[in-house]
Amino acid sequence: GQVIRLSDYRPPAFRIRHVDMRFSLNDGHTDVETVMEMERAPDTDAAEPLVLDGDALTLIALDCNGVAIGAERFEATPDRLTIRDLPPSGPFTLRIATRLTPETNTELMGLYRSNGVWCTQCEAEGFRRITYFLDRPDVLATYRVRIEADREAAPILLSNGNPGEHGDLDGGRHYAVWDDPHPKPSYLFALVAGRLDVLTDTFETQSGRDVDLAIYTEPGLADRAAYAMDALKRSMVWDERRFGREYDLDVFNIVAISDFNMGAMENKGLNVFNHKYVLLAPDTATDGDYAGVETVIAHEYFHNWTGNRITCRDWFQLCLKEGLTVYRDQEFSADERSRTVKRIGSVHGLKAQQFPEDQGPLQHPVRPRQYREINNFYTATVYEKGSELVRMLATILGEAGFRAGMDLYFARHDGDAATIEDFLTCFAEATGTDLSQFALWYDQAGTPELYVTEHFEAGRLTLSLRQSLARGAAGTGIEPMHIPVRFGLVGPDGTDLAAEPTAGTAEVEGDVIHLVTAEAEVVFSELAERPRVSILRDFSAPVTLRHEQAYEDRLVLARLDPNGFGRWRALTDLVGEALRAASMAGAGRPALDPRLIEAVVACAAEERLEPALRALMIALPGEAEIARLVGSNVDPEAIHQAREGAIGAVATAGAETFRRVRDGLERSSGNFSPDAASAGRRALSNALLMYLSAADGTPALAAEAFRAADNMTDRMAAATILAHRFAETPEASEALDRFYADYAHDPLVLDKWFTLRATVPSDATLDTVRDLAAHPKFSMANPNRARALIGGFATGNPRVFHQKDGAGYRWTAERLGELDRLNPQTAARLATAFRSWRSFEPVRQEQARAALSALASRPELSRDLRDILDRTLS
Ligand code: DPP
Ligand code: ZN
Repeated sequence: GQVIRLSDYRPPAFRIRHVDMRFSLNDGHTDVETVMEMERAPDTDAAEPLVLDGDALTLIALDCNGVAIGAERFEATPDRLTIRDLPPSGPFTLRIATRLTPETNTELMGLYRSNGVWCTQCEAEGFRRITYFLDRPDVLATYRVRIEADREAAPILLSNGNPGEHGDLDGGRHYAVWDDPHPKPSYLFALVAGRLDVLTDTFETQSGRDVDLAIYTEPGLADRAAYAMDALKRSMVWDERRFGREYDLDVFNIVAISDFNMGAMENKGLNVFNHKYVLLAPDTATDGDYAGVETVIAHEYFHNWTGNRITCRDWFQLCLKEGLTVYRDQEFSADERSRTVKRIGSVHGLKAQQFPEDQGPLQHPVRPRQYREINNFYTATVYEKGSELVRMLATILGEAGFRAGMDLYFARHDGDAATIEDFLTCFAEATGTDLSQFALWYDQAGTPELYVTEHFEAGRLTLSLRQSLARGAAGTGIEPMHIPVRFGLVGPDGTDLAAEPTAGTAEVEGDVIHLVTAEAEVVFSELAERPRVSILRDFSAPVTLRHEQAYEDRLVLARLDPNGFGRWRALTDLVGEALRAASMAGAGRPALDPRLIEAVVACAAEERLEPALRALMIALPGEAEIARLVGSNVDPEAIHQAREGAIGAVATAGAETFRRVRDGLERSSGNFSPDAASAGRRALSNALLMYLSAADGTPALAAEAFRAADNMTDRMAAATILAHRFAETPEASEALDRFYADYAHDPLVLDKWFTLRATVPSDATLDTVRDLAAHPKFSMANPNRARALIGGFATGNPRVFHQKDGAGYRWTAERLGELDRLNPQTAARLATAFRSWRSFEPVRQEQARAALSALASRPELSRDLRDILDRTLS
């Protein structure tokens, strides 16, 4: 396929000022008429033809200024419309008619039908599947959209902007008009039509304007949108208070759709959501689901300013809106919930998703320089590492400086299609800071290593820091970057010493060391005694920390670092390293030493720690995380055994404590509340239940918890213990059958059941997933269901996916080949489960290579999947 390069960027030769669209929706086909008010861009060649993007389109009619364009003046293919001899200057009007069949659109890009509902997805390049257009984010137009449909089939007709006139038509049909006064790129276009229920509310903005809020769902489910509505209103308040950003239309509509490639989409005034991120009830959704809905609702709402009012010049700048908006949603969640717990969750996610990407064949910089398929760049690097870069900017500039830069960005670039350079320039100007070195973070791929050593002598502590970056698959630069290193010097009583540096080669500002060279030193003098160094607090930079620190010191920090994140990091790093060593040493070696076990057990009972944090501290790193720590020649079987051994050891040592703590936790009393504190208590209680079940060695406790559960969090936790730890016991089968019988009608809960069964770490699971792929409730066409089964297996079941005979790889690759024929975007996304294949031991590497090569040898693969496979195998 063709490579698109950032260096080839040219501004558009034509402008589209305004778009007037008419959609006539019918069963079996949709007619689209698009009228564009256009003109040539100044300084472009008057003879240059207009080249519009298309994708699988059929042209029905074409005219300019009301006159049909003769066949000799244009050329139409499914993916391009070229028109010659357009007016050399001045405005002109182009009218294009196309006919679509949304019913057969299984890619779920452009206009498609989901359970009978017409809906659209246009980011990144879906609008060109609706009409021929300059489908690029730097072409901004106002839109007026008229939708006609059968009143019975589609009583609800929605598009972007504010509602205009509506009324009845002949033959049982009706129409509605929508006006979007804010110029927007085509990727933010949306249309939804169908039979939908609605939950409504209102919001008064800080300047006193009333906004009508609505969340549309499939019939009978609107009451499940209540928490999403609450999260929306809290997001609107937060963006006003924190960033001074007010909403700008009369209405804000959200629609929950059951077939959706992404989590959600920030279309102007009409967000379209995967229903997974809208619909919640205590009986069907876990605490994790509640937190996910809050995050995604906030994320898409925040895009209204960071993404929509200020959009991206080109898709290479994707992190301009995504990294910044993830940062904003993380800050929102931190303010609404627990900052420490939120930060741990974000760092955990970064290490689990972004680090392997950054260290494997799919490596790319936060701002890529080239792509073959832009859909494959909605990645953890663009989103999560992109957010870390914004967070570092805030750390480097301080709260006031960061806010000043944001204010300037909003003031200067409102209405623009901007670049990373535009963004950074605002911060540089607002604070008088040179950010040219910081900008390297956007262009240099890879995870820098940060080496720290300490030397203490005669009251003098010297910290030596060194950074290094290895060149990886992306082949980008390896220059030293600006790494902000937050730190604390912890005294014997567990408080931070107020020590100022007295010498050194690195600048220190408050609790941040600015490492801007390859190596630097910081010296603290006249210390009464040797402090424990708590480094990289709050994960102040996305680096791999290599801190040469005494085991004793680390154990002490795990117990009394006053920084909650620092405690979590100290303890889980120790546990992770122990599990890494045990996995590499092979069977028979106990993974954790008694003091580490004691530290884990003690955390569970530490009353001054919030329960959610205790739950995180006592959780052992997952098998995929341990595999990442091992790094090469990975044996997933050895990892599984080592981790199981460690769970057994902690469970045995802690049983009494765990029982006492669990009994003492306030039990949910039938009055379910999804708030963070209640969720934290459930998280701790269920983490303890896992250990207690392991100590007991029977399914009895989990079976009892499953029966007693009055909410999905507790039910899911108990079912997971039964299915994963007591597979093939009658208790496990009974629970899985009960779960299915109770929820077979509820697609979102049924997804959990598919994943639960696909993730059982036992030899029988390969047969299970084969059966599940043929199950009447399985559908390859529904992305959530495909992800639940195939993704659940490939990313959530390391032991069986990486089975030594390669059967797990082959099964997955075959399913990806099937999925690719329906939905390339989802197939390509799931194929990234193979990205770390070269880190495994040779037999598995060979099996993975064979499975991937067999898939790659199919001639009919999509560009999406082909791109991922080529890069993964290269
Ligand atoms: N809908 C996706 C997101 O919000 C892509 N923009 O991140
Ligand atoms: Zn986004």
